[in-house]
Amino acid sequence: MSKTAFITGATSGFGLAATHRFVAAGWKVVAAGRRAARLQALVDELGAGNVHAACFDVRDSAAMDAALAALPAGFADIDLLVNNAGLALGTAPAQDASLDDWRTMIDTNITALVTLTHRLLPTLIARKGVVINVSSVAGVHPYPGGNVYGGTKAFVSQFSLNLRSDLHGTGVRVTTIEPGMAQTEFTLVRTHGNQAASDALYRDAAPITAEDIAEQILYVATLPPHLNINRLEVMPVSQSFAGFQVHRS
Ligand code: NDP
Ligand code: 8X3
Repeated sequence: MSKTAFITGATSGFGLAATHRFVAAGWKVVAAGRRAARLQALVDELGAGNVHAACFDVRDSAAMDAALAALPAGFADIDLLVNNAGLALGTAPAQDASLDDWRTMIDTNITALVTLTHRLLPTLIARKGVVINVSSVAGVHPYPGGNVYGGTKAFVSQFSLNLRSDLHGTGVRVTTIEPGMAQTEFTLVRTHGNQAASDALYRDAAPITAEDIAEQILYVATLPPHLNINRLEVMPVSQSFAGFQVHRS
């Protein structure tokens, strides 16, 4: 019998690629996101028996609850939660950053992620399921302008490890995937729609692709049930680390 994945952020990037990859591997997918037309296109392309569209803003807990209550038979028994919806907004230093942007990142990357996890834990425990949380290298390695975005992803990584501790003995597995630079709509969103900046970042850098991460998510989700990858940090070969900065008077 096929398993069911609940994938947030399925309208673009990692989540979209993962939806395609999991359906190709024989899974059913609850595909979540705000852009209804993109979700409907996924259902049309991959089939209503394989994909259920869950259209809601993850920051709206009432809408989240309604979407969960509306899961049809065949999509309600969730074996895998992929908490992938998220965003960075801005690259300015903290002192110049927008507080509204900070709050949006916290609401989306942290509050919504823990809310959906809390809602689905009973089902995941009953089914000895898997939680895969999409964090980032930005949650591990500091960089200028990473401020709240990196902070939200550090939360995701630590929350995931703590979740593992609490779920000890339940058979539920928890993994954080921490990608580096990947070409998706991420930079377009981060720069508030600056396509030239997005193109410039990825040009000639051979970044990670959405399909690369989808493959990693499937790999983690289909490990033998006695194995748990705690953290999986993945970078393109073209990206590495720079040294500390020193200010001289
Ligand atoms: P994209 O911008 O391509 O995709 C982001 C997805 O998140 C979209 O499907 C979007 O759907 C969804 N989303 C954002 N806000 C909300 C919301 N309020 N409610 C519901 N859905 C929402 O970026 P990526 O695929 O790159 O990003 C996926 C995850 O990967 C994010 O958590 C990001 O932080 C992380 N990441 C990305 C990296 C990169 O370099 N690209 C590297 C490391 C981590 P919609 O707009 O339709 O609601
Ligand atoms: C996205 C990766 O390096 O742009 O999380 O912060 S990075």
